[in-house]
Amino acid sequence: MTDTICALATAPGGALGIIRISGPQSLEILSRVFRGSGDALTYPANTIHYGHLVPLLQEGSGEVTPHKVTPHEILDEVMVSVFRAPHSYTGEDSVEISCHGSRYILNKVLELLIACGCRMANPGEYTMRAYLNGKMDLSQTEAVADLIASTNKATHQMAMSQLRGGISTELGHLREQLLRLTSLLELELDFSDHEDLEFADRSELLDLTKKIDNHITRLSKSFKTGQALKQGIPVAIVGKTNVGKSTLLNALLKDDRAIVSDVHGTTRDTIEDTIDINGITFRFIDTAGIRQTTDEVEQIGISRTYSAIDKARIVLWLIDAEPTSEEVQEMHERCKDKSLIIIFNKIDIISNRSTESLFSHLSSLTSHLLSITSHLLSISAKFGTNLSNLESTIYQTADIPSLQENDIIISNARHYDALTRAHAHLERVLNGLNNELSGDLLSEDLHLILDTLAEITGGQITPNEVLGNIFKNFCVGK
Ligand SMILES: Nc1nc2c(ncn2[C@@H]2O[C@H](COP(=O)(O)OP(=O)(O)OP(=O)(O)O)[C@@H](O)[C@H]2O)c(=O)[nH]1
Ligand SMILES: [Mg+2]
Repeated sequence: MTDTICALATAPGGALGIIRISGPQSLEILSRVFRGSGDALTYPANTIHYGHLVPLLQEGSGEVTPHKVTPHEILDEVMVSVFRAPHSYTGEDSVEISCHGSRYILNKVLELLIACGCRMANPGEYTMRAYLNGKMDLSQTEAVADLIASTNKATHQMAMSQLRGGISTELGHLREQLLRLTSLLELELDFSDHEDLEFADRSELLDLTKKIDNHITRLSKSFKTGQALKQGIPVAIVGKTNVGKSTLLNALLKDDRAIVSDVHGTTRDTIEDTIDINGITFRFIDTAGIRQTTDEVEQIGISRTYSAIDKARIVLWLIDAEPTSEEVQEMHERCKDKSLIIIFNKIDIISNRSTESLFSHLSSLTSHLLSITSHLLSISAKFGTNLSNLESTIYQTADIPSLQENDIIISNARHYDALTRAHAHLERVLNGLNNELSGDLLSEDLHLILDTLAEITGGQITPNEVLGNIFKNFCVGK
């Protein structure tokens, strides 16, 4: 990490563009291209300075040096923020130059910095340096990416909690418990020939293991919610042709996204877009209407409808007439592990009395066949009738636990993978304890769990840590 790196930190096209420099030569490089009050080399930490960026003069020897500039040579009028190691994002000397957002200026500044010895940063290199310099652990670096990608309250809250070290703290508690268990077992091994010493009995070890098991299971289970919040909950809109699926998609999006027409089979391919309901992202997928057809392209479209159902967590089954019991049966089969919401559309052209009789018929049909059906409602997609009711039904159906500020939700597949592996090892420990397996075999698995969990934060478990814990937390014998 002796290189000094530079990169544009902001998206192109804004009024301002921020160029970040980080590394041991940051201040030296700044002093060669920046003219402000005093020498930039001596600027104290955490200060901000007004000045001008100026080009370099190539001398005969090829040496690049600053020179006196005339006003027309000034590249840009800028503000420069100075950070000094270790009190910066990366933990190194760093500089942020706020320029005007012109692509020309920003490219020229980067060229200038590279001519002075900077190297273009690799993706994520600032954050990687922050990790390598101990400014944050691995799970926090991942939270930085999540925070930047967050699009709603829920994803923002998850990323912020992870960035504040929520996962690290949670894993810290788990590690304490695991170390205690390891210590108890190793104590038993180390002093097994001392008959006068008394050790924790196996039931105590079993209780502690079960406690850890619950803890890991709780974290692993939160992954489903974490994924749903991060990627958006998939909701498929399905039904026969012409029932108003595309009209409903457009109404929910408040946008003319899909083609609507009274021609049967208008939608051929799936059309997807997202909306936020109460801070949670839902991914709505409009699909080709289901019907018997000889049209090859339409058949492909319908097979995509079925795969959209497979991938969905919630299925909106739109109808505009009484479905046959075969149709009900088919939906039942396809939506066994989903939440199904049956929506009767076009109530604007149906009399109240027919709606009532249809509903009572549907209720009897569905209560008989669809044990999974949780909701049945009527709307007019065309006129927006009852849509807010539909939205709240969708929200309730998603069954997202309301997040408290300090809730730890696992949303990262790498973390989930490590937790799953750790859990498998723990199951072996549990079995081992139940089957009176010897302590050294159990402790091997416990060390694997510690290592696996340490992967999440990138920490290291040293044997000294285990040893230190033995004598810190336990007295030998009574
Ligand atoms: N009166 C009334 N007409 C509606 C309503 N919703 C949709 N329609 C009409 O029904 C026709 C079909 O609507 P679409 O949204 O294209 O239906 P679809 O289910 O997407 O049809 P396909 O793509 O062919 O499967 C259009 O003429 C819509 O204007 C509604 O709530 N009330
Ligand atoms: Mg359509």
